[in-house]
Amino acid sequence: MLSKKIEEVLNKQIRIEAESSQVYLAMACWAEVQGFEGVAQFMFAHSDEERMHMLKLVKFVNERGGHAQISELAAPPTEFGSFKNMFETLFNHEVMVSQSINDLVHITLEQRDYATHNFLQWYVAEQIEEEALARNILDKINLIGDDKGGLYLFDNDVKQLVAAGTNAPQ
Ligand code: OFO
Repeated sequence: MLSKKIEEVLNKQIRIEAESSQVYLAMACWAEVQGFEGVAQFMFAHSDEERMHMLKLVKFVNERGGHAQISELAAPPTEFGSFKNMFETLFNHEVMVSQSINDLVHITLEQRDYATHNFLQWYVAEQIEEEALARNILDKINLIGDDKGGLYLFDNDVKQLVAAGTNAPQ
């Protein structure tokens, strides 16, 4: 059974995951209209992953005697300026999500809720992978700079990642 406090903080996380899904969907659209098919596919897949992260929390809250709240979401930006800027935004967003998960884990220990603590370990591992992936991509983008040919090859590389199923860890 979840305490009111844990239910409340898990519901906050549900909203963060839902907003993450929206942010990556907006990035997918921005990349797609510019003809960067690989990056768009990557972002569409990433958006789906975030929805899955949200659903996992929704189920957990409901199964543990709480009530998952589906709330309104902040609208993400529609313009990202450049790929470098977009992937920097993605990386910073994931760092923010990791911080939020860390805070959650801390609260479960304070509240001696070991079941939720155990459940959250999946998210802890997931965030390590997501941050590493975002950092890798950002490193590549920084090497390429604004070179058009480089960006074209980068887009193809990302397409391969999506095809190999390694774009967004489960
Ligand atoms: Fe990419 O963040 Fe969910 O957990």
